[in-house]
Amino acid sequence: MIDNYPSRKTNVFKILKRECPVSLINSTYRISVYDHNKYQKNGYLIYKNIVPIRLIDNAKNFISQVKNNNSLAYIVNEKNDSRIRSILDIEKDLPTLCHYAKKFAEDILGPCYVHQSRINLKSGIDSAGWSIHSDFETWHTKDGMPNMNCLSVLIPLDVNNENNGCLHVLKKSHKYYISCPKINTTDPVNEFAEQTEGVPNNTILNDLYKLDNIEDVSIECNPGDLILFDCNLLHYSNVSKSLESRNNLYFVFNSVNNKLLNPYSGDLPRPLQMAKR
Ligand code: 6CS
Ligand code: FE
Repeated sequence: MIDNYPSRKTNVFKILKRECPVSLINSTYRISVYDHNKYQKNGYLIYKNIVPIRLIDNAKNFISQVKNNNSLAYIVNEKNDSRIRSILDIEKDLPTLCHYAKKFAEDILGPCYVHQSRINLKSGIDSAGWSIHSDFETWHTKDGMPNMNCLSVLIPLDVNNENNGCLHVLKKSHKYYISCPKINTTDPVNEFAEQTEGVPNNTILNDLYKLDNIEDVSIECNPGDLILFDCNLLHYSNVSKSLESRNNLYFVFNSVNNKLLNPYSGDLPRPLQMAKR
């Protein structure tokens, strides 16, 4: 199997160039030409105040139900306590919201399907963050996603600010790929709770910054906003310093022409709740 984006195979970091297009759409349909170009250039796009509030309320009610009855969903807990870090495979529980989100993804990918869906929770003070990473690097090595024709639709359910650990993206980083060292594969659920592999170090990030005018952008946002971001855009979030919750919902859409193969790491495929196949 040809691997255009090898990672977790050696013991070094290396920067490769992205080979595949950012958008699969030539003509613009619902998205404006301006926004389409902006997405391709920066690797993400923010729509302000667009998601109907009743769809957000549905998602919040769903979280309350799961908190009352853990068996209703596939849950990953925080590493250091029993708080929920992620609720996975939620598109079946929130079909209207998923249908709504898919239209935005189709503007970039054309025909696509849900690869992964989840709510990432930060419940209050000291809820853990996420180390810097490209989602594609994981989905390629662990799930066998061949190319970068995949994106996330992020739907914030709470106000996101610096204090409660909002998302940060490295604008324009989607044009490069950081091949990462192999550390040693761990259990997929543990890895979801605390990333060990696929996390670029500061030296390689400095090299990346020197290559292009990459910028760390803090995505402070509100319920009603919707953010599209490329699967290969580097991103992270900090530990929460707030009492308030910061719950964010993600639908990940993959092009129908980019269906999963065997994991490039050579490991067994992850659970279907993490990667549909
Ligand atoms: O392993 C995964 O699929 C997930 N992990 C990270 C760090 N980001 C995206 C994805 O949900
Ligand atoms: Fe991620």
